[in-house]
Amino acid sequence: MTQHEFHGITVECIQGNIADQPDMEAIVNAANAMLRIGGGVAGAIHRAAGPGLEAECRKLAPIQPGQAVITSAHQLPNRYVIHCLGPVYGLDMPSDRLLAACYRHALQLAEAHGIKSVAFPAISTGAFGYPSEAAARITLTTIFDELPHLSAVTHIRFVLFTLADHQLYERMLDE
Ligand code: AR6
Repeated sequence: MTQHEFHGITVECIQGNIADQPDMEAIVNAANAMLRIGGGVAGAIHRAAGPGLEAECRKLAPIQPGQAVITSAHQLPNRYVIHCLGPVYGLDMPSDRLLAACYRHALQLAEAHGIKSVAFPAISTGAFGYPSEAAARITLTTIFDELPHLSAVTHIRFVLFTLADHQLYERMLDE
């Protein structure tokens, strides 16, 4: 685990499963537009949360690329799930701005709900095809731009599935 403190906020990255972060108040879902189960992050979150999550999500769908919505976490050990629709790389344009909007909107929702800790996956870098390094750069730039504006959120964790992505985030956080 790599951990840093900026503006009194802990920013860290770990290798792991986003659906297994019991110490975080909110986890972020790399959702599909219809907020259905799907694969990857969304599959892991919905499987762990149980059918109540999909039922709650049905009322909020569809969402647009860059948008974020919040639900309760049902059978997950967290309090909330923040669902973000990332851009499909090369299709939803401008992809960089839409990806940044996901992280910004997720943090705004967290602030609005007084959430202290949020765990993020690497949105759009799986099925949606966003190259990992470009996505990581946008993600970290966006998060760091937001840090001075945060008051509720004091702990941000990036949960990377692969060793390569974890090493990428470690390197970028050290920079
Ligand atoms: N925990 C953390 N990271 C994960 C996990 C996990 N359990 N599983 C995969 N990753 P993706 P997207 C990583 O495809 O690109 C879904 O089917 C993965 O290695 O989950 O935004 C939805 O239904 C990758 O780096 O999200 C949508 O249709 C990153 O998480 C679509 O895929 C994102 O991969 C969304 O695509």
